[in-house]
Amino acid sequence: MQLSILLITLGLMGVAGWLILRAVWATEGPSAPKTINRTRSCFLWGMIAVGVVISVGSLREWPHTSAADDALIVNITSGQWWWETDTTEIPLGQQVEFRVTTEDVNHGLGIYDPDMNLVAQVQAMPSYTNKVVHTFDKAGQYQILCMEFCGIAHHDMTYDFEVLEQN
Ligand SMILES: [Cu+2]
Repeated sequence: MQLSILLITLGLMGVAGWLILRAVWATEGPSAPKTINRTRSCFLWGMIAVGVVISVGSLREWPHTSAADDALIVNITSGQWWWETDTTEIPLGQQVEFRVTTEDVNHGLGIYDPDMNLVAQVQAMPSYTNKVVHTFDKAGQYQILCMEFCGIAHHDMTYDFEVLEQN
């Protein structure tokens, strides 16, 4: 997916760059001063180079979506207006990869620690599984709250799970 987006972006940047070059070439005529054209050309190529670097750099896989091989997989399904997980007890210090989807409309999965600080979030989208990786460093009862208004009972879309100290 990331690679597809990168290739599409680079392709569209190429098209945009080609159109800009055509516009620049169209303005070049015998009356145009050479120094202005050279300055404009350098500016254009500089902008293209900066755009390519920023696009390639920002489209790499984000670190919070890469889990270790021994990560605990927790599948989360959602719908109006519920969450369901296949695990309700998570060991403290264990890296967890949450795989999140929904059966109806978009929801926002927000994981809150016992002090109600947001520790992880990801979008729940129909027909798509999004991932978020988190390692819990505090034991206690955590809450999942929906972070995207999804209908009349959105405020009621909560779910509890425990992070337990390992013996
Ligand atoms: Cu909601």
